[in-house]
Amino acid sequence: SPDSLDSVSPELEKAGLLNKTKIAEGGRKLRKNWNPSWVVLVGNSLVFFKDPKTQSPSSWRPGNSRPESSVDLRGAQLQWADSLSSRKNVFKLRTITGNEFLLQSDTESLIKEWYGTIQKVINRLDRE
Ligand code: I3P
Repeated sequence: SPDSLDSVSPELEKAGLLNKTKIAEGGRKLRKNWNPSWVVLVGNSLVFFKDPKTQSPSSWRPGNSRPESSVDLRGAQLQWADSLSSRKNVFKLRTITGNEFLLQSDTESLIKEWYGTIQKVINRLDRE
């Protein structure tokens, strides 16, 4: 069935809890508002789920999803951004439309994994 996790899981690259804040919308600077967010990397998109208490990594699938927002990774840029926050282990994701997010984890290995996995997707899309 289209709702089954099996039918879409091959595209699911990574899912987990990160701290997130949006810092720009269409190039316009926003006030920071850090919140924990379920982040799901699926296909060409990074999908954010608002409530980590009621959402789980499997909740993004069709028919059972309530994403807060989603980001198209085509043409996006990643950079380490510890200078943009008092927090450690922070990177910035900038979309082609000029939306900017900071993503952060207290666990260095975890944020490095996310950085590497997202960068791989961006590189793959750049080659297409
Ligand atoms: C911001 C808040 C953020 C902080 C930001 C502050 O204050 O403390 O957590 O970012 O620092 O301006 P407010 O709640 O009054 O908006 P970090 O946690 O990432 O340091 P910034 O202005 O230096 O970005």
